[in-house]
Amino acid sequence: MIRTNWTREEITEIYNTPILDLIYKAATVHRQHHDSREVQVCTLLSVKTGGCPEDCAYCPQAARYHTEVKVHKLLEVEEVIGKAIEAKEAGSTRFCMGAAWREVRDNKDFDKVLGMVKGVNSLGMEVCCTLGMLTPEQAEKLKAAGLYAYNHNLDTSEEFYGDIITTRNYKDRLDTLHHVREAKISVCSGGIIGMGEGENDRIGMLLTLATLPEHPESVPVNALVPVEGTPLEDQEKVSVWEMVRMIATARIIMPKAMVRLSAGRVRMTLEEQALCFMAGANSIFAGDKLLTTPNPGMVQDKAMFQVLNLMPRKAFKEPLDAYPTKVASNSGN
Ligand code: SAM
Ligand code: DTB
Ligand code: SF4
Repeated sequence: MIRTNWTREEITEIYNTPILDLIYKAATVHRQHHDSREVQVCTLLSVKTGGCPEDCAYCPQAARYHTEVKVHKLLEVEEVIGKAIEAKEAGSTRFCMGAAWREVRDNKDFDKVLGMVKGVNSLGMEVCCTLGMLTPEQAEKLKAAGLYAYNHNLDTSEEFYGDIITTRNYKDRLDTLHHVREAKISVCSGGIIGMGEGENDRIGMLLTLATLPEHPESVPVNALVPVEGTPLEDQEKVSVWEMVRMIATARIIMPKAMVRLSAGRVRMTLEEQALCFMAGANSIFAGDKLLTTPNPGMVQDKAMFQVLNLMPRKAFKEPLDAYPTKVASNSGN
């Protein structure tokens, strides 16, 4: 049963279940709603890097912190399509384009992003964007261009939000999620653990997500990647058990969602990642880079899939043939 009326007490109880029972429960729920052998492989591309006006304490792309990230203006459409083709050929079914923007502006850059969305959509991949805040009109335009999903993370609880970000508030985030939902774009929203938040904050974020009018179809769980120059550079690594608790709880309370084992895999062993899959994670980002930080490479992940007998999952969206906008061919038909 899908519930959107979870209480904090219920989620707290699930989150604090003895770990092996929690994994067992989550694995059971996972098997009721998903094929446990399938893991979706997604690819990220930073289409506009660095120079962001926001002050997100975890983020190497915030202009105000001195990190090694080099600012790069918006990429050209052709370059992005080229990367999407490479990703598709490597087995990826979802392509997510990220921009270091506070919000989308109605300008030439947005038109270019719409072109990217059209192009990637025409490849038959699930196309996702994460561009910061959106107005309802911008969400409509993205939808019309063929956007499949929009990523907009709550990151943490409402209570802890101000400790991490001061340049926008929780309501701004929820408003954008609402606009995305209204435009009938699939919602991707999750958060980060390891930023100094308490268990109550992790539970609070899950409570907010699981009590939205509809659950997000996709919930990324990131472990902080501490980057030199950001305020969170010295944060200690979270234990795998915390990652497992987060994933398992998300799986139990939002059974149909794709729960994505996102940032932080470079510091996890194969066995630790296996526990996350056991706890209900069913997606990873592949390729040796996330947006700006390292990620295990394709070769390593292929080997992991083999050892764990996992299969890359097909895209959810209809196959290419269902779309009129096929990739331009030279044959003229
Ligand atoms: N600027 C847009 C925004 O903030 O919505 C989109 C890009 S932003 C980089 C996308 C997400 O990446 C953030 O919401 C955050 O959850 C995640 N992220 C950024 N830096 C991270 C880090 N160092 N470790 C883990 N996750 C991170
Ligand atoms: C998400 O939750 N994690 C991805 C994706 N959504 C956009 C981004 C992780 C970024 C990690 C830091 C970096 O590489 O810059
Ligand atoms: Fe900018 Fe997004 Fe990074 Fe925040 S997380 S600084 S909004 S790019």
